[in-house]
Amino acid sequence: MKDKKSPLLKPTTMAFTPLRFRGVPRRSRVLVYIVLIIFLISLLPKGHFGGIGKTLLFFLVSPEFAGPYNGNSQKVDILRYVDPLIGTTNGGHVFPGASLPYGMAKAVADTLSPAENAAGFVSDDNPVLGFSHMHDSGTGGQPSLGNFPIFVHPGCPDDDFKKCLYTVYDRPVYRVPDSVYASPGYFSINLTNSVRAEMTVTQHAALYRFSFLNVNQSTVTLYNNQSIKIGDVPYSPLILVDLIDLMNSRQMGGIQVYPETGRVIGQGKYSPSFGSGTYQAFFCADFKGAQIRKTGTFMGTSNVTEGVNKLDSAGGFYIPSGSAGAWIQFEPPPKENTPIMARVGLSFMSIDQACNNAENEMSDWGFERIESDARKQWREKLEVIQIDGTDAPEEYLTTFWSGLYRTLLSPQNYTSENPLWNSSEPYFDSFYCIWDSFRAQHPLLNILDPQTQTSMVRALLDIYLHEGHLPDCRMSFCKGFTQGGSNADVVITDTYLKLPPSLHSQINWTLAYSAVLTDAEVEPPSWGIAGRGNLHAWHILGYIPYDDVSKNGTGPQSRSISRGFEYAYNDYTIWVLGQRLSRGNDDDNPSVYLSRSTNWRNFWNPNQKDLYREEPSGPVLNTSFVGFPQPRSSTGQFDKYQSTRSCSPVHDMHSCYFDTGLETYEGSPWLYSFFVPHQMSTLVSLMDGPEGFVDRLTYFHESGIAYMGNEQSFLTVFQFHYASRPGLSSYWAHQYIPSLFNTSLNGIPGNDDCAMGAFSAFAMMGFFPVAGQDVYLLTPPFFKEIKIRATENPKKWVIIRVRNFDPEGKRIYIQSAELNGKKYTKNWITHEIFLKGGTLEYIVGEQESKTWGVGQQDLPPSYEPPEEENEEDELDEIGSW
Ligand SMILES: *[C@@H]1O[C@H](CO)[C@@H](O)[C@H](O)[C@H]1NC(C)=O
Ligand SMILES: *[C@@H]1O[C@H](CO)[C@@H](O)[C@H](O)[C@H]1NC(C)=O
Ligand SMILES: *[C@@H]1O[C@H](CO)[C@@H](O)[C@H](O)[C@H]1NC(C)=O
Ligand SMILES: *[C@@H]1O[C@H](CO)[C@@H](O)[C@H](O)[C@H]1NC(C)=O
Ligand SMILES: *[C@@H]1O[C@H](CO)[C@@H](O)[C@H](O)[C@H]1NC(C)=O
Ligand SMILES: *[C@@H]1O[C@H](CO)[C@@H](O)[C@H](O)[C@H]1NC(C)=O
Ligand SMILES: *[C@@H]1O[C@H](CO)[C@@H](O)[C@H](O)[C@H]1NC(C)=O
Ligand SMILES: *[C@@H]1O[C@H](CO)[C@@H](O)[C@H](O)[C@H]1NC(C)=O
Ligand SMILES: *[C@@H]1O[C@H](CO)[C@@H](O)[C@H](O)[C@H]1NC(C)=O
Ligand SMILES: CC(=O)N[C@H]1CO[C@H](CO)[C@@H](O)[C@@H]1O
Repeated sequence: MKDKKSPLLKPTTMAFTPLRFRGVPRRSRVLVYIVLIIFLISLLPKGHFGGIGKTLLFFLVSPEFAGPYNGNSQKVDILRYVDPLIGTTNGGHVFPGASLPYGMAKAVADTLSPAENAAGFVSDDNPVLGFSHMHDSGTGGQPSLGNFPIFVHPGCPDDDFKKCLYTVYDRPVYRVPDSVYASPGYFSINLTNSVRAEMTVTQHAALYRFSFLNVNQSTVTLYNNQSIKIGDVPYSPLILVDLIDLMNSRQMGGIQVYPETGRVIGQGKYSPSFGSGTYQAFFCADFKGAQIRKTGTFMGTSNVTEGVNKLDSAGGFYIPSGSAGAWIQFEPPPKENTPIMARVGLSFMSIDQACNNAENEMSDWGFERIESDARKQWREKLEVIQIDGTDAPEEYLTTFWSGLYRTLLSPQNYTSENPLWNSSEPYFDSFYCIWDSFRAQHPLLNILDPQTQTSMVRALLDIYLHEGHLPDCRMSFCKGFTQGGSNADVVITDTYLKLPPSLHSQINWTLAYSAVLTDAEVEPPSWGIAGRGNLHAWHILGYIPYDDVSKNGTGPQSRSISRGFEYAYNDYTIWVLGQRLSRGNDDDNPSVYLSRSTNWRNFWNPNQKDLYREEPSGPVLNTSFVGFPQPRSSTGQFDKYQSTRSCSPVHDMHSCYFDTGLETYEGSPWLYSFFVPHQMSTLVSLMDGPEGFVDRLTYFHESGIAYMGNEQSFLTVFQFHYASRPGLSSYWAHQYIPSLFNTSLNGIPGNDDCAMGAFSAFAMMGFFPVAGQDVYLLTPPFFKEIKIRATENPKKWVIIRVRNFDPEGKRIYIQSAELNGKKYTKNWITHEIFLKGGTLEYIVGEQESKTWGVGQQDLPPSYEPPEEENEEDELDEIGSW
């Protein structure tokens, strides 16, 4: 076994290179300039609170709080603790603009930030190319959506419309430093061409307010760094709408401007950011605030025409890809400082529907009303949780609430906007990759917003019904690239186990079971975009050979280990669902899924050492850890070595993507060696018992092999629970929060995926879900007291309280617990408390407890197969098959 090694990082020297983009190596790091982050925080005292600050903060965060300070009715806006700009640099790809919860319309200023602007805006100093109305938050891959950007010039040089700059290659203009402000439902920015843009949204439309500042004094700085005195540009605003999208994927399209009314309508066909196929989008823009002076169209840089008000192939025009669109030049607004408003209706169905969406949702053009409605919707979603922030650092509140907020940006509610089939079911999209979201985001929705989670599951099932397989990744009505297993299976079982009865009955579980069985049994022709591959081998051999030839469909022949580990867990959740549905009748519930759930063992090479080099050409070193997952041939041999550390921050970080040929995906064999959420007791034994397991898991985190910027690492923070060391889970949660999850512009360690915030939210509330099981692993919360509305009876609350909360953050170890007044020694709880309400109270201490949560009977459940399945000779038997 040869090992090409890069140096091992010393413990605690964590090299967290953000993983920005699946499949493409990082090109360059963007410069970061610091925008005013939290305007609220500047209004509150810093650090720990005392005296008035403390009381004030308590009032602020604890409306109708029923804790010890009951009776206090002062309410404050929790939205003050939401900073949408967190995660807008260094690979976070967070969308910071105006959106409703799960909103289709997502308006923001798009910046020309190569490889960083997946969600449109980046907190760097690149110029702004326009304002567009739909985005996805937190994705890797290519930039998503960003169709139909509008751009505003205060006037054109020499008052000649031909001298204005039209295309995305020419027109971008720098922002005024420190001018960005973002809060739920609102985004604003000042540009150096004197334009100030503010935006807000409804579900399917965006409303912009453009003001023109100091038009008689400023200079215009254009992207090519020409400086033109604003005096040379007579005030006569020109607004253009471009058919381009953020990744410049448009294949066709058309646009028309009506000179009398100023309405601009158009459509185009585009590609999804991380998937196959195309989608069509439509818009309908209206303007208000100034008289129309001239209208026209443009195609590319040089061809700008007045009076040609329509571009489409039907009109005989060939519209090249790239920038092309329509423009309106306005007279100066009648009164000084009158803004020009733009209202943009959106649809995936038709132009008519786009216009109707705008007219229905924004007939009054009432910017303040719409913004206030948006804030109300956000408050309603978030107020199911209340935090007593007394004594906690204020940054913790911002980290917590901002994380929760980001979790609700996607999947997006496209109900009544689905052109693919007619159905009375809800339709949600932007399930960009369930591989990311099944671990924490969907479990969080099962507590925070089970109603919407129900709609999302129904949407998944409707997709299955019409397309034949559940998606793993999906965006913009297209199938996305499947990164690992069929993890919608986990989402479905997790939801089954957790919904309150009234919502439970809204899902057709017979259909759900047939959907997950299809994942397990039917290999689609193209399994890179749905379902699973190599199913024949999975069923017969019990693993995926790296050289498998028995496959039915086609897909990238790679990731055999990581797909295998995920298929095993997926099969376990299928077994759980089947067992629940069959109501005790074993015939309906083939235990084959339980047996396949142990297949991960067949990738386990018990002799594999952990080899590495400290210098590229230095000697091969090894740790004492032996036994790792390895690629296996169809004849059962472990004859294709993959470094245990490949695809981790310490070795070849960016070598494991969808189609890069290695046998794990976006993570190392080290990482995948822990992904056995259903058989942890078996894993602990394999790793030489609890001590050996704890040594390994500790090394994983200390060595820097763990990469918290990707969702697979989440559960590993808490798996110490399975080896009777729940205190170490708390220790590591505190290592990562706030050092990697904080309130900075780069305050998340990787692509957000609308999932990073779910990790910090769960970790800070003190219970982490083992997705797909009725299990939450307990750690002390980061706050004194947390209240969560029970999902079955919203009048009841779940209260989690630390009796001797430590403002210094030193007492992070549970010493004893009481559940509803009774002594509780298990280190995990079930979902029941979140359904019905209840109280969980802790005494915490500065040292790990030797008694709480450590007994065999206190550990979370693990499936232990019957003896014979554990035998080594079974492996040999399979090996020689
Ligand atoms: C942006 O414009 C607004 C409105 O004129 C102004 O109040 C604000 O100070 C400007 N911000 C910056 C950083 O110039
Ligand atoms: C700009 O200056 C011109 C000439 O001085 C004046 O007529 C006009 O009112 C000014 N416009 C604004 C918006 O201040
Ligand atoms: C324009 O100026 C900015 C600094 O103000 C600089 O970073 C950028 O490279 C310049 N762009 C061009 C095209 O010269
Ligand atoms: C410019 O656009 C007009 C219509 O707007 C079209 O007729 C003409 O062919 C275009 N010219 C070039 C060089 O693309
Ligand atoms: C949906 O139904 C409408 C009205 O019957 C029909 O025009 C349309 O083609 C249908 N769409 C699809 C995708 O079947
Ligand atoms: C989704 O959108 C539809 C149509 O706009 C709406 O009726 C429905 O209530 C929304 N669903 C959720 C869960 O918000
Ligand atoms: C549930 O789904 C099954 C399987 O597709 C179907 O046969 C049945 O009619 C559905 N039940 C309802 C109530 O829609
Ligand atoms: C593979 O294809 C064969 C022939 O079409 C079919 O019978 C079998 O069920 C398929 N197997 C899987 C796992 O999809
Ligand atoms: C905040 O998190 C980021 C990304 O994880 C990290 O790089 C940075 O050092 C953290 N900042 C602080 C102040 O801890
Ligand atoms: C094969 C190999 O290099 N084994 C070494 C692993 O590391 C220990 C010390 O930790 C050595 O004693 C072994 O020789």
